[in-house]
Amino acid sequence: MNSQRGAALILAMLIAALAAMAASQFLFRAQIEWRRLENARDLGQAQQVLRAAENWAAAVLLDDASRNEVDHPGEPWAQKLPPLEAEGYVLSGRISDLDGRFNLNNLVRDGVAVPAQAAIFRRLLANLRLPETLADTVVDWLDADTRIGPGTEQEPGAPINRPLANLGDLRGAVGIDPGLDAAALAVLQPYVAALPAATRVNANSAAPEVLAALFDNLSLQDAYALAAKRDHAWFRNSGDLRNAVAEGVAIDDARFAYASRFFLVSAQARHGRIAIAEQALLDRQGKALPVLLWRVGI
Ligand SMILES: [Ca+2]
Ligand SMILES: [Ca+2]
Repeated sequence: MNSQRGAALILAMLIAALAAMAASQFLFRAQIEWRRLENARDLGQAQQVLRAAENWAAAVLLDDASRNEVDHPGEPWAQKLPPLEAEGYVLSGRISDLDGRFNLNNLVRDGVAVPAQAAIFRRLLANLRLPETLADTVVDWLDADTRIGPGTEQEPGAPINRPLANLGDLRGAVGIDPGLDAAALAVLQPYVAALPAATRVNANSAAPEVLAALFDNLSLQDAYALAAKRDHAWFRNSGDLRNAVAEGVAIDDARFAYASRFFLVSAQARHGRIAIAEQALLDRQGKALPVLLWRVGI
């Protein structure tokens, strides 16, 4: 009898233990589910915060357009937004002037390579200590045919043979040229852009490596000196640029601008366990509110 009672007791304890285990598993699942819901809510809100950052950027750029017709990194829009904290969110971001970079889509017009732009790109590659032969590879990545340089046929199907939608389009080209690896792309990235229209480079926001490439006969050292001078007195027009370079330095005015149209908004939002970041391309034309062309999560 005692042993039966003992067995019943053990059974009861076992059932209780199993029930407790099931309950704790249930609780555990409920907790995961709750966290998932919470994360989704936080994510949705964080995305709203990033949208707010885009709208802020558009408003700042619109305000700038109403004030002047020159753009340079000393203007308020170009200053990094200090991290803002509101209702548990931390938002940070900045606006970058993409017209200050070499636009890779300038390399090709209507499917045909533009040799003068390839020459600029070759100089930029040299200034960045990257192989100049990358220029031919990138041109073939974009132009309509499948030829690298005169006469060399490429493996069919590899290049995209159209303009780049964004720099991500260039990642597919990694490996088709031994010099074009992820490290080379990382070096190139801050100096180039993939814009949906042909652009001139804004002489005010171009890095010295890009500036030097835009002249046929300006050394990188002289471009650094020019940039240092510029950062104290921004160029309002081609006359200002001409005055800032030494005599005998040829300037092709068709390569330079002093205002910008395309801007990259980079924003990060954090809330609780959620941290998301994105980039958005804004197109500002004249004094109109900038238009969003694309956004990508990063
Ligand atoms: Ca401006
Ligand atoms: Ca091609």
